[in-house]
Amino acid sequence: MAISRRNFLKCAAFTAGGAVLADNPFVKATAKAAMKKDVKYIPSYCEMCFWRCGLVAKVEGGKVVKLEGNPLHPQSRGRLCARGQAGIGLLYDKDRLQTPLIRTGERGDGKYRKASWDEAYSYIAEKLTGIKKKYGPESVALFAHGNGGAYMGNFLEAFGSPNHSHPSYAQCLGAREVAFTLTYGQGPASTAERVDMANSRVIALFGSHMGENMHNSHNQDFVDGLANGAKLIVVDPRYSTAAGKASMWLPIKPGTDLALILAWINIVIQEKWYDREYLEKYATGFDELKEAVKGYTPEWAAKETDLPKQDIIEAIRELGRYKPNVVVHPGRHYSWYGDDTQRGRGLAILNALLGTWGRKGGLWLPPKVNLTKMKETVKYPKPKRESLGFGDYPFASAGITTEVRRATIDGDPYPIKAWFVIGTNLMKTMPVPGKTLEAIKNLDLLVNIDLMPTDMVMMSDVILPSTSYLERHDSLAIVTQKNAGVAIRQPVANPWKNVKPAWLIAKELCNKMGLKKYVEYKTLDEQMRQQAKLWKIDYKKLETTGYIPIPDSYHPYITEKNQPVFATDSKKIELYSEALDDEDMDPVPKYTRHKVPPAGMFRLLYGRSPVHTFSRSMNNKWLYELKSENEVWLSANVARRLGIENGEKVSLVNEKGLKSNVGRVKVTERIREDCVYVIHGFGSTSKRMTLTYGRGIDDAQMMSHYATDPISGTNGMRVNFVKIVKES
Ligand code: MGD
Ligand code: SF4
Repeated sequence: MAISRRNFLKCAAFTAGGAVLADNPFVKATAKAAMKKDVKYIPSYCEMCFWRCGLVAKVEGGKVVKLEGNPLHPQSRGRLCARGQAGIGLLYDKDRLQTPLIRTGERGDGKYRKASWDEAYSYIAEKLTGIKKKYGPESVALFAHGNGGAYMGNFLEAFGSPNHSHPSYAQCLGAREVAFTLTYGQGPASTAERVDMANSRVIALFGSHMGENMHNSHNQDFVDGLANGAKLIVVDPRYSTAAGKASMWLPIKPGTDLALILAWINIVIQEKWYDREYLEKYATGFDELKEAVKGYTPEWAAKETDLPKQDIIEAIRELGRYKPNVVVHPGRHYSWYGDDTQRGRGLAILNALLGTWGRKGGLWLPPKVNLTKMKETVKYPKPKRESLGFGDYPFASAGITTEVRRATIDGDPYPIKAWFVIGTNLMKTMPVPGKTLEAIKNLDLLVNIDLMPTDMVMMSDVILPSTSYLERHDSLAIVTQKNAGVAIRQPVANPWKNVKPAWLIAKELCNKMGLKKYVEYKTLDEQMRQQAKLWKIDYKKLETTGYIPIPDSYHPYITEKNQPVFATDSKKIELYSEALDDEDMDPVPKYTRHKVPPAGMFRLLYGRSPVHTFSRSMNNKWLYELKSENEVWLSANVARRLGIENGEKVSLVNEKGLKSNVGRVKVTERIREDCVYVIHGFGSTSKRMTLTYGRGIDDAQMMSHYATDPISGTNGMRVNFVKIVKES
């Protein structure tokens, strides 16, 4: 629903944020234009990344001309990051997919014919029917990232397969969720990580490159914390942007973080920096922990981590001095070395010792959200065979992409013959892309639902073009910062060309396959209205403000009346994990040494740019202007020894002899000598991505192996070594 500026202000004034909106520079700057007849302001929320900030779109004559942060929405607070503002670049990208396509040539050679939606559905339905008959419905798998995944998940369940998988688990934060759930009974994030940085006295970051890794309100909290005088300790082999703000930078030897964490735990216990009263009340396993970590001395850790012993001691004392109003950030992208759940357990235990869970400046408690669940009238068929996505990993809590890929190659314990892929560029997302190609060869059907002709999309048999987040409804979102609220995604532009939203694709596919009874709604908008009614949310108001807070949800800190709940077996924080012990796994983390690069090679590290999201934003012309290529960060000392100049052309060659694209080198004092660093997501191999094709170095291509975490099944991807080859 569109509203005039006058109405938008009126609606906003109903809420506490109304005054903020009136002061909003976006509204001021456009006040004159807003008086024009054909200017509308429509709130929605962003999906240029998965932080989901509230936005307000200015639409002039039917065209989106500006995206700004919704001041009422706690994830944006009136601001969008560069990517959020550049959403218009995605909406009007001339390379966008326009209509369904069916492959006419070999997979990967880019030859397709245009098809109607009905033709495309019929093609898929025929193939699926054949696969179901020959191999069973479980032989179809889904790889999903983002909102559309839920609808396609419903389609998969209606079809009878349990094989969902998500890169956000195995290649991202899965191990963290498992580690914190083992310790506290839940993860450290709801929508967003519940890190109270704005109120922290000391913040410690393990590799979290805040400011380069851009999550809007999280970065606002970080900056507010620093402005409020928080001390910052950054543990990173690279002098990141955050390290530039730190009172202490610990340039740790890559792969040894757990050594530092265990030594810190030992120091906290030996020097009695822990919060005794808090532990007595809320934790179990202190004595076992104390015994298990006593060998991890600062001297030992100094040798292992290549950090000065005194810095190790001083950093943890600083956290101890200001406890409990401190935080060791739990991190987000976790798939590093294959012992990632245990590293996460270490961080979780450290936070528990310092008493940060539920404390101001620590990790706030989740807001209370008492919203009635919609009654499920649909009963999906029970698959006859179990999901392949969990492998043999006892604590895997979501489908593992690489397990589904493995089963597609091996056919064990049963074959996978069709992949549906939505919102994920698997050629860049899963390590060892050669294995992805091998798996694709075994498929009878590969369908992609996407906006852009990415590397993965161009491997498909059928391409179904999706609406962007600016052109569609998506289910109502529950936003959980310290307060909870409900946010709406609604179209701010008409869908371009012949594209459809995932909810409609899933519904129409169900119809085509005789699975109509599994779809409950006519339109998603209708379902959202029902949901809002059930939650006693004024839908009209939601359409005009974009966000409505849930009353009485704010309970961030422990008080006598507001006690934390730990959903572990013991109902306490488990410093020693019985659950791990029961599976013959280390109940307290143990350090094991990782392989180091051979002479002449460097560990390949990767990270984020604040103006890009994984590989999804590189072809956006506005963001491309800001960063069109990545560089290889190389230590100045090494560069001198190798005779490499700053800006020189180089390529990377990995241990298997695989060679990367040619890129430029950034010679810098800001990185250790044993590693190199690139920003992830570059090096598209799709010629239809006209801006970004062939530009930059693809870190995934250099990943010829990964280390598997035995607890969560997630992929450790920082275990590949490369050498640098001059190309000038
Ligand atoms: P994106 O790169 O954002 O995420 O990896 P992916 O899940 O692949 O790719 C998203 C795809 O979604 C693109 O093809 C884009 O065009 C499409 N898309 C965008 N919006 C929409 C939409 O509204 N609808 C549909 N249907 N499609 C859309 C992320 C994953 O990668 C994650 S979460 C992490 S943390 C890991 N990071 C990482 C890394 O740093 N290095 C390496 N080598 N691998 C990594 N893998 C992981
Ligand atoms: Fe959009 Fe940026 Fe917010 Fe991500 S952090 S949702 S890209 S505005």
